[in-house]
Amino acid sequence: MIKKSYLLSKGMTLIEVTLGILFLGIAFVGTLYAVRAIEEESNVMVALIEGTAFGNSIMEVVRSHNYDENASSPWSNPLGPESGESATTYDDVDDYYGGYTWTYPEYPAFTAKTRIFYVDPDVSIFDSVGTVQNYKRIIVHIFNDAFDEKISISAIITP
Ligand SMILES: [Ca+2]
Ligand SMILES: [Ca+2]
Repeated sequence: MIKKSYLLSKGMTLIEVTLGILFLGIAFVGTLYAVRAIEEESNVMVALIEGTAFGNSIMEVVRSHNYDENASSPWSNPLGPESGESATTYDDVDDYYGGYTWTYPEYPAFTAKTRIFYVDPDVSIFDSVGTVQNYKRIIVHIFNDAFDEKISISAIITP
């Protein structure tokens, strides 16, 4: 009983209440910034996951085509779609050579470009050697406003 009456009589001054509200306000703003940063990071993670799925589906489409226009060596040079071919009639992987742009209605926020070139594993599996080889590298670059840089997936195929 003594303790309760002491608390009731003590009370809080106007300055204490004001300072309390001020500190709560500062803490609230800090929390808002933290929540916003987490939300932005989460959006980037979702975009990366969706972008990777988008890129993988493109990679599957490209890889479902023949290694080359020619059924056997010597392989095509230069690479690219053959005369008279369009996106609906592409029949070998390098028809998607040189920046073919992909859009899917299921992924409206994403675009992608593909590059296909010959590589020589004895020289480099990353760079084009510019000569006909038994290895082609497929690169899918995926773009979305959520990430600063494009993300890329790649594969190396053989005949
Ligand atoms: Ca072709
Ligand atoms: Ca071709």
